[in-house]
Amino acid sequence: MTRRNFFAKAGVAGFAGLLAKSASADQPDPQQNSSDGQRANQTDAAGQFSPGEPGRDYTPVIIPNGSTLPYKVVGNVKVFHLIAEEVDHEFAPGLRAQCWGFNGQVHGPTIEAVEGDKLRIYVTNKLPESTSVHWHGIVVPNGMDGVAGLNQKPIEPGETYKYEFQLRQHGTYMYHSHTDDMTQIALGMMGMFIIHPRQPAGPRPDRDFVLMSSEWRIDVGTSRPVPTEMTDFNVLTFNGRAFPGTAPLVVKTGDRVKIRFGNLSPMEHHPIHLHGFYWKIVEMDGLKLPETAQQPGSTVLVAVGQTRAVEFIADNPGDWAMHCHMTHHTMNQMGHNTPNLIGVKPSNLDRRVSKLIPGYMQMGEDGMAGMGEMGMPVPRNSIPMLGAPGKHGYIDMGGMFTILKVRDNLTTYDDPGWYENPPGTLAALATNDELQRDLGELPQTKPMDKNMKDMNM
Ligand SMILES: [Cu+2]
Repeated sequence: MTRRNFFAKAGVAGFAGLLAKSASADQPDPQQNSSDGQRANQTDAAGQFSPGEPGRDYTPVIIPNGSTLPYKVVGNVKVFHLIAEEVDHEFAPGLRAQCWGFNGQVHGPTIEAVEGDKLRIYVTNKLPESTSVHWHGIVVPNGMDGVAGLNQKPIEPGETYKYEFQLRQHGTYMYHSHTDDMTQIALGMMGMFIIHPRQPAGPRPDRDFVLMSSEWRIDVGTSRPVPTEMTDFNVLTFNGRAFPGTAPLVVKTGDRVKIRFGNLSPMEHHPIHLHGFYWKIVEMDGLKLPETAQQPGSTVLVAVGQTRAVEFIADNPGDWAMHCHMTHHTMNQMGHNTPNLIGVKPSNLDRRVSKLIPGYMQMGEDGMAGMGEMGMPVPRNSIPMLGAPGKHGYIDMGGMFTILKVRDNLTTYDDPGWYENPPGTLAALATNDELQRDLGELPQTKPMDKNMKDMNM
């Protein structure tokens, strides 16, 4: 059966036409390229694909801080079970909140399958209100699309619904609640949905990562995200974790790396930037781009509701930052809405407030960089403004920030620790000799402190 026939048989007219068209440009026809007998055997007499198997049909994705939803095969159908429920979730060491997720996780586990697979997904509702699940970007029969009221009845608390569809496409997709969306998405009810191609066009990635972005408003001292928030989010996450709670992405030098981004933040888009590399955007909203349209770059804007996948060869060893480039999206909970004291000397203020609050110390007059490492006591169940200790001092980043670790000669993909910079490749204090030689003089520095206005109170 040809790919075109497969789509025709599947009965999706317009969209499948688009898929078949783009697929035929850069992807081999499964029939014509089934040179190895194993692949040829994947369709039965009726022309149906057998359930795709990890290892044989795909290299499983890696979900830092997350997991893949297990399935079992019944007949030739892959059966999954999602359980919508309240989850006591840790965003980073020091901050937990009562969220809503699936199967004990925030976000829900990643669903992973293969183009052509037939799926049956049970959804059990253990929440106090009704819910439903939408398969975001995936072409399904109308009654399986999950918008409560429009496509189906809501799944009431205690009920289990059954969704059934065959995957007619491949790429990076998502799933999320589509009942009381504002509340349920703000509380975390979403996950990624990865569909591997039945017949990959090129080499499989060696390391295939999945990162889902979201944002939350959790007031300091509370433990329930605020679902009515529209603009002022203070916890920003990859896979439900804020740095330093994010696990690094570990790869070997020379690995072919794919990173799939999805964004189901309630309100904001995230320009995700990787240091040290240029990538190519190979997929938009799950659709594979022909090579001539694969935009190169090092920042990819992932708008709310979008997925993007990028690929590159990890040919530059080191510890490389990867983060949203909106500066407030790399801050932690207590970094927002602080008074502006830059250039102000609050000398008398501290003394006066100390009478009321023992140990009080105003912060921020020299900028914010020192604030994470000061070890100031923070309120119970909160994460301070900034990051974590690094190899060369304190990393004053938080939120939607993680680290790509590229190493020669790895034997496992466990965290290899910090990168050892080869001699002569580390920025360091300039010597006076060097400054004289290259600048002809020593730079005069006027301490900024002299310019500060005293704050007389
Ligand atoms: Cu962002």
